[in-house]
Amino acid sequence: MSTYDYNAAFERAARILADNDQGSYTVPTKGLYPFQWNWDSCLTALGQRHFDEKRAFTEIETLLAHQWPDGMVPHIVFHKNDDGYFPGPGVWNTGRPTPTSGITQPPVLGLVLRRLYEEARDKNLAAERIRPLLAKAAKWHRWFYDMRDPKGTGLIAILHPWESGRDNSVDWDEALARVPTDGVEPYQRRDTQHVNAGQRPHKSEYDRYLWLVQCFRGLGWDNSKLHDASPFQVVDPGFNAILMRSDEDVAHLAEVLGVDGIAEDARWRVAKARAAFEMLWSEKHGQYVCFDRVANKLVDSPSIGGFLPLVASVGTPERQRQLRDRIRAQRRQLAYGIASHDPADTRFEAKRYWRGPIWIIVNYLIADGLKRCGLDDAAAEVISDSLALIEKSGFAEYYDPQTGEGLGGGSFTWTAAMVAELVA
Ligand code: 9WN
Repeated sequence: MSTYDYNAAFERAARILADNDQGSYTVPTKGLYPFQWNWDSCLTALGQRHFDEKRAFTEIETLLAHQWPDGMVPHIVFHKNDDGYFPGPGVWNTGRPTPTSGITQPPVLGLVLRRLYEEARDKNLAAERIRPLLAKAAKWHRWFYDMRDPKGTGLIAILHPWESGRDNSVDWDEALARVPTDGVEPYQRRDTQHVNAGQRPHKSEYDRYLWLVQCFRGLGWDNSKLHDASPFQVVDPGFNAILMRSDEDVAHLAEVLGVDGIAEDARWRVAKARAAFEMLWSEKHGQYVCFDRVANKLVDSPSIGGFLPLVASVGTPERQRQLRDRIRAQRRQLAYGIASHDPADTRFEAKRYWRGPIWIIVNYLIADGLKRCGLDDAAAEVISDSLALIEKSGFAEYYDPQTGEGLGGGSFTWTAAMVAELVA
């Protein structure tokens, strides 16, 4: 890595962010994803901050301008029409003034806001732009526990694989198999016109993604009804940990910036979530796994979702070291880490989207978590693998962990944003 050209990578990242910039929001990549995505935008702001701090705040303000009255921040905002993506606004039919999807995504917003504040070159600007966003972030966090944890367990469930951000992970296979397909309206996929079908989910998965959308749409997108009506209710350790970390970071910012009425509630939620979290530990796999709320059992699937809890430093130091060791064992087996699914599992697929490939945003979050847990050497290994992939294959959507080949969409915004963070 000593020959790595950091300046060239930084400049290339800047160009990708600028190319995908639509003025007040950024598309993940042209063609394949022509709208604003929730967690993409928040992570994109971390890249933008290196070039223009004001623009970074605008990215997030645009997303939050489309928060639903109940508190949910939708996973896609359809600012303008574009037939290049399916399902578009007509399929979701959420009735929002600017069309949005009707589900959400991992709430990285809070942890991003804290980083934007702590790293800000202009602290006054940051404080002024962040203060009004804290109540919105806190409302979204509260929404999760109200709507996605109706029994008050302390942990929230996702109701659609798209909410996880890890769409076709092995984690969802069993729960998704319960979702029927009858009555799914005829549709034409667009993703496989942009990307090799072997790197995308199967039709059998898309049918079920669509069935869930139609089911929720039939309930008028009333979040007080969706949880109990959904045959898919999965507690994802990665998602819950991101929520806990963001809740904590928003509480911290509220205290530092003197915004009342936020911190106490948030800290209470996090304490409750921490107490519940260890039920997701799998002795068999030596990592966290999902819990299927409908089947009432842990999911037998060792995926990257089980490493993400490092981001909220949950578990004992011993469990954190076990996660580190699992990550290192994978690196020994593959050319690069961290694979989105355990390569030792028969269901691992090196090129198929979230069933094996490496995602730089996940590496970034896990490296951050490793550092937070005091495991700096392992964090450095993950960062070095990430940069090696960029060097070899450019700014792809995801990468084959065995060969380092770039997969999915190209000139990818959040990959560029993470590189700006890693090499700055
Ligand atoms: C569905 C935009 C998004 C990411 C997700 C990733 C992929 C969409 C899709 O692209 O999902 O939301 O159609 O494949 O899985 O994490 O936010 O980059």
